[in-house]
Amino acid sequence: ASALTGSAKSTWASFLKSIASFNGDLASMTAPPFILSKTSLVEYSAYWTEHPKLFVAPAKEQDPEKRALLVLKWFLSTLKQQYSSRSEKLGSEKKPLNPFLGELFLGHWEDEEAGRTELISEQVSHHPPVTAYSIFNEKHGVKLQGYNGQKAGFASMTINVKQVGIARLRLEKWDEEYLITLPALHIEGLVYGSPFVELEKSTIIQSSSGFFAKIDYSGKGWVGGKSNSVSAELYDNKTGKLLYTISGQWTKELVVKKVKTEVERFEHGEKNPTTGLTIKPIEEQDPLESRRAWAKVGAAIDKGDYDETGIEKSKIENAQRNLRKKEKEEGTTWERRYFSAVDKVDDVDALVERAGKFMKGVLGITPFCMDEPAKTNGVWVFDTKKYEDVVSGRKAEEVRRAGETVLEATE
Ligand code: 0T9
Repeated sequence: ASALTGSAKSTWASFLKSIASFNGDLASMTAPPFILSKTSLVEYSAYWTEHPKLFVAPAKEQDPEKRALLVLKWFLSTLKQQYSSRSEKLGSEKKPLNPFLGELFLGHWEDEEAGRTELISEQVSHHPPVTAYSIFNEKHGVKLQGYNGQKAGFASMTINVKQVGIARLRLEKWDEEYLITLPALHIEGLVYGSPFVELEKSTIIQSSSGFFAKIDYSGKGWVGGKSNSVSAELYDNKTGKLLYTISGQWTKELVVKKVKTEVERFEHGEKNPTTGLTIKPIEEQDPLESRRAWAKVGAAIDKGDYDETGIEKSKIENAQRNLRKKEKEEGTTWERRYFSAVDKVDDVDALVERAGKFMKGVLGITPFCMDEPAKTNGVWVFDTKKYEDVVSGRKAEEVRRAGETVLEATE
């Protein structure tokens, strides 16, 4: 049964018709008002750390095997926020705002136990859309960085999305690095007007310390399974021995087993509340910060004023087009504030190779292509020099000018 009535029903029907001839660019899709979210995609990076305690937990563990397990646990705990929090909070998946080049989302989490965890998220490419992020907790020496874009297709009333890009977790104290690949997903429930995300296929986590995790996703109806199912296995690279499994629903409860005996159960519900992200009040934000930049669009969406939403959105889009045109004429490019594109990262290549060998040699499966720089305009790395220049104020003039450029163009 459709969740929609009246005019929404016919608007949705024509929207579905339009996506049937969809060209793969999710951002360019014009969706009906009730499905629009006032949250920009640049904000989604925050989903990695809504449980700061779990994020820093591996750093405190002495045993490398248990550390690898804690990393896997943390990763699985992020899935619910990443992929089902909109549906839970807003009733369905919503179409996020399409971030402009250079858009920022900055904030931090304050947690009694974990201390302060910093979030820096930046839109490093607009065509195709790519977001890069750096999330770090200095106290515990835990650093996550990554970048991601999406490739989408439409088939039998489902939007299929493949994520391109990777995430890298670093535990400084142990000089350990974890390479994390991102799940594929699809959007179900389109016919009923209440879209939601389901995960599919698999992801891996390869650690420099010699542990490998394979995580398989499936949904309802998949061999009679439950929705949001996940089944993860943690292996030792050297011996090929299976050490732990974690399985259950990534929206609900997961069971950790050491080989076959249950050792732990954990839940994502009320027992495990999230830590809210602290961000500056809009007035104090930089003009490139997401909530400030999109404030007028957000207000229009709140009012349910579709025309005004369109007008305000166009202002930003036109301003961005003009900026790109000007850059082209002047032979310049937009200076990303915190990230830089590189050709390759040796540490990452080493982990990719290691994971590939393990998958082929021990698991007998063909390693999938994990890194496709062409699809994300390069491999994006957190540029600590840029960051320090911003924090110390050495870049104050450039930062001020970038903000002004955007403000002027958007007027
Ligand atoms: C990175 C995440 C990503 C972004 C979103 C596909 C999607 C945009 C990308 C992959 C985050 O770490 C994790 C979670 C959800 C993903 C989004 C779900 C979604 O529907 C959107 C796309 C762009 C749409 O909005 C399609 C419109 C649909 C809601 C209604 C037709």
